[in-house]
Amino acid sequence: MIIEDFMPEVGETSIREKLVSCLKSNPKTLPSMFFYDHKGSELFEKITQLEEYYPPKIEIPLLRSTARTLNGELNECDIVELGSGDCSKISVFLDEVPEETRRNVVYYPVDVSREAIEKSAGILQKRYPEMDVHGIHADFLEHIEKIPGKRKRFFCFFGSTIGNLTEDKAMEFMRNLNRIMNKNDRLLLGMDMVKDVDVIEKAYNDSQGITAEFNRNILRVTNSHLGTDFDPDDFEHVAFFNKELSRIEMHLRAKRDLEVRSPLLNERFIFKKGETIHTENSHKYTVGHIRKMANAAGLSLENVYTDDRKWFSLAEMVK
Ligand code: AVJ
Repeated sequence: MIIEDFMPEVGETSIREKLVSCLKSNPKTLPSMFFYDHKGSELFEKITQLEEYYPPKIEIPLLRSTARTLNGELNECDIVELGSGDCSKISVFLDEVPEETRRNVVYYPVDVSREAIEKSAGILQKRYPEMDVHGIHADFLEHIEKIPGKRKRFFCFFGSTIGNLTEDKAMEFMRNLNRIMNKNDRLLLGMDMVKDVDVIEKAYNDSQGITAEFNRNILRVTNSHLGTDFDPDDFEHVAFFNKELSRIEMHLRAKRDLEVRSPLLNERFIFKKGETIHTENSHKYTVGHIRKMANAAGLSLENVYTDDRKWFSLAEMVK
């Protein structure tokens, strides 16, 4: 097992600048990547186990069936997983791949969290001792060219994480990926699909309030970076489906007029009662969207694997 590090140390100063400028923009925003401190990751883990939060419940069996279909493509290839996280999704996939095939596969998990890479690469190497594991600590949105590649590659990007990107950013990512892909390289892209609005909205407004807690936790993360005195209880969780942009939007809405202060930075942020901070987008796709994205990126859409209700898809694209 090898771990390679391409991640420049992100300084606290640049994190602060980013957060302050987001809180000074109009409307106010906070970048969704700041959800995931230790507590936020635990809350997200809880979300994935909620009855109402359907995406993993559909994606996981879909990964199993799709792996069986795609077995033949995996001989002598490098599997590159973007945003590998805890590697639980690729394990579901790899369990369906014959051991003889895994023997000549190299698995490259790519993630921005060094901790996640170290931990999950270790677990995976134990689970599949016959397979080479080569971890890459990098931000593939910034440094996609760092991804190694000599042989045929099979790119995986699961969990509908692409849905967090705005349409422009998602397209930029796809075009960059196309640029580094060689002929015959493949991409398997997990995407949450447009469905009954009620079902989608319930998934982001669960009855136990875990998603609300997850959303408000971004204020604690912000406090830890900026020394601000946000009280999460001053904000309510808002999540709704924006039909025009085909996405769930999450916001935090001030329950009263507020002045949030940072003595550390000598900054203050004023909120009117009802004012919101936009914290996340989660896009939902149709096969039409998927085809358009593939075309615009210069990739050809080979297959769309989906469940009976067409709630989640794995789109297979080739260069
Ligand atoms: C991890 C980005 C796929 O958008 O559904 C879950 C994050 N936010 N509940 C999603 C999330 C609120 C999730 N992704």
